[in-house]
Amino acid sequence: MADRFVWINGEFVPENAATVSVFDHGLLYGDGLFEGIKAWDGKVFKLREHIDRFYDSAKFLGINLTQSREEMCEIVLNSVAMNGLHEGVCYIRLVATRGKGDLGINPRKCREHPTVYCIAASIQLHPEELYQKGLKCIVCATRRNSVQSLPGSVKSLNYLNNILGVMEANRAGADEGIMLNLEGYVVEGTAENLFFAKNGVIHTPALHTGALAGITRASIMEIARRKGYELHEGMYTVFDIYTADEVWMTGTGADLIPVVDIEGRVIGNGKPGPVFTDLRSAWLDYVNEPDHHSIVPSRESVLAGG
Ligand code: PXG
Repeated sequence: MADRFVWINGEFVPENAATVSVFDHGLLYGDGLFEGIKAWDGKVFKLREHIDRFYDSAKFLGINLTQSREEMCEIVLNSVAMNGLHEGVCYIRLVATRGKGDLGINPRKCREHPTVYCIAASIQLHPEELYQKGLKCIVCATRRNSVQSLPGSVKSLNYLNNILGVMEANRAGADEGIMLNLEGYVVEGTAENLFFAKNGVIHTPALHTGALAGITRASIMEIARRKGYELHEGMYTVFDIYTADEVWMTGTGADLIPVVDIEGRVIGNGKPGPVFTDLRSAWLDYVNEPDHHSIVPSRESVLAGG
């Protein structure tokens, strides 16, 4: 396969030449932020929303990006184009760190510009059969970050709680973990938002529980409202999800995926339910609506322009 090209600090270079310093504070302290963005067949889903969230995380962390939002959109589109990923599913990882500093956490030590890079590649978070069968989940002992220290909507380079949650799920032989906040309210999966349906009404944990303001979450909420479902954002305990008729997760990596078992409690009849199935079919149309994606240019036009 041809070399992958990575955009880093202003230029496209072959993957092996895309390097960051061992003094980069993103690596030393997790001092940075990221976005996970998806493209289908050369169409990047909700690019502007992802870029806006990226800038919100940067603003929260006080990392001053020198690129404009429009330039950042172009970097993402060109990264897909430069790697010829115009067909199939492509996953894009945009990363910014505080930049290179010295061996002290103080951000003032980072005198140069932030490190910014963009990778376009393919990933699959869950094997295909799980989309039909549904996920078996545990409830993690590790809690989601407290909103009092790191609000859930900051997509920072600190994913250790979530990683510990994934490790718990792995050890338990489960497919995924559900994370609670310090008060014991349900927040989300380890890299997905969570929804449930009970008696035809849809619920999802409110953002103040500590959940990430997921772009897939917002899309599913829009679809549910369009379809006339009653929808609530609230504070829910494990009781609510154990006894739900249907549970599912949403995320850029995972897409929409049903949950059929939580801590040994079978959800509904143990199969993907009617509300999920209805939303999923509408979702497939939704992603193709012209307002919801940006078109990847040809590789030739990027090379000619650059
Ligand atoms: N919660 C958390 C904690 C996340 O990290 C979501 C919810 C879903 O948000 P979006 O905007 O994607 O609907 C995420 C998303 C990965 C990976 O590399 C992580 C995410 C997305 C894609 C891949 O594991 N996080």
